[in-house]
Amino acid sequence: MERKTGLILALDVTDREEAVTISEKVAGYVDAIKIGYPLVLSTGTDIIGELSKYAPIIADFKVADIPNTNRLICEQVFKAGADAVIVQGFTGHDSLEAAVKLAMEQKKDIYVVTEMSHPGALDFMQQVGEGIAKMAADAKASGVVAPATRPERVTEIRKIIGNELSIISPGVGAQGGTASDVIKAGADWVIVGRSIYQSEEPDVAAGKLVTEIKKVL
Ligand code: NUP
Repeated sequence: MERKTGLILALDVTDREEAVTISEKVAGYVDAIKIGYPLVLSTGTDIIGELSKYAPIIADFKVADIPNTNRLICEQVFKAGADAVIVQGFTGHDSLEAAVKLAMEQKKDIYVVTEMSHPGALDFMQQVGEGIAKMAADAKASGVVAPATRPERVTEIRKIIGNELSIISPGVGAQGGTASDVIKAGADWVIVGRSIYQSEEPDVAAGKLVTEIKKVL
């Protein structure tokens, strides 16, 4: 993914028309649109191809299965027109490697969740986040997903993965994180959902975030 704005839209709306309208409006401000279960389950997988007219699509399916099933899932998602898939890391190296191998063959990207951005991630995930980051680097994934709600953890994860992998970071706005803080901490992109798509003017909200990000890039 090429960084032009440093912003990724998380499009968790469930109405097809709304998804298309918002994508049209913010296309000039985002480097990718991240979609997930809410939108795909309500509209169908062909929404992936439809929205890829506006920006590269990151499919946030947090794939977490055995290697063969991970491969089968990613195959279908890439076939539907996605450029990248988000997978969980806690399933271990072989599951991740199966997804990365397929992505490499198809010149696509895999992003691995290290530790999630919500408070409950402290119950279990944070304890394994650094190990997952190391595994993602060893497996040559394209990048990791790390929490904007905890910029100090993003800095830790950056130390582990080095500069070969990207960090895409959700948790800005509605979850309390700040775009400039997490970019300064080492993230390459921020992922923002509700603060953009629930705004009266999603393009204005996206534009403001891009200005904030560019000041610290
Ligand atoms: O750790 C994560 N936190 C997180 O919020 C990993 C994610 N993939 N996400 C996703 O990012 C979440 O599912 C949602 O699509 C988006 C954040 O949206 P918002 O809080 O900006 O509305």
